[in-house]
Amino acid sequence: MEQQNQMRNGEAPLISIKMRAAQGGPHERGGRHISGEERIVAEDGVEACLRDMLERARTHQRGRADFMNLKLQLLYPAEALYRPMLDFSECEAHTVREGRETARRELLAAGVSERAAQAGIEAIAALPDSMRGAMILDCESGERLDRLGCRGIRVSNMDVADPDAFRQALAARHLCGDHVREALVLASKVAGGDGVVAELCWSDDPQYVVGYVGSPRNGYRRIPVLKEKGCGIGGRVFYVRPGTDLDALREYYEEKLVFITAGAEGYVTPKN
Ligand code: PML
Ligand code: MG
Repeated sequence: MEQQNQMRNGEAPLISIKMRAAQGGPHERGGRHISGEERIVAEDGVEACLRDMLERARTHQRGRADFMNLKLQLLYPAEALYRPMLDFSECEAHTVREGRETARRELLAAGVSERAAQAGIEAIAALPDSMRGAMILDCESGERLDRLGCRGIRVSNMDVADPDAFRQALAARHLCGDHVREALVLASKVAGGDGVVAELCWSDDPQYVVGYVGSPRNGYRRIPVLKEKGCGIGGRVFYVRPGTDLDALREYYEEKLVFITAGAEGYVTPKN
């Protein structure tokens, strides 16, 4: 790629790299989802990023991928929105039962009804296998609003604004690792969506039992255990207010380029 030729208004492009890996063929032909990852890097970071992604898909806890799709695309930072990283705090839970009860309480505190909180927990627990995207639920009735079946709504085109500042912000909270970094970036973009009240997530990686409730009101509330070890099923539910424009929300989640800031600069408070 000739960067000189790609400059726009004196601005060098960044490269978005998206990877999705499956077992038994491509996702769209019934392959089982193994892992997905996304980074936005400067041009000189592409090779290192690709190496990391290949390694991750080859050694994933969900199994060895036999299909991988890689997509590289130029992006211009001037087109991006900046959103702050959600405030991070940890809840206490020692068993799955305690974890799910905590999730229910956190959802209520975030503005979700009792009925909808229960419906979201049950919806993830009842999945036959992990979805690549999220289910959208009405925060009052608990009814599923998207018609995207096991595809769900995806959240894409996002990364940290400044990797070093983000790493330091995590280290200051004694956090490290890909799971929490990626989840915080995603949850911060999700909470900035118009009409969004809360998100519930737990991991689909068999050895990783952690999850969280994210919300504009209370930030990222990490819950140490939400499923049994060895279980490879997890997922995400996004709760929205009745009347939310789902097409606009989907466009923001899937298309809009968003950088998450962990330092003091570039902060834009989520609108909710
Ligand atoms: C996932 O990576 O599958 C979701 C991880 C959610 C919890 C991340 C954390 O706070 O450690
Ligand atoms: Mg996973």
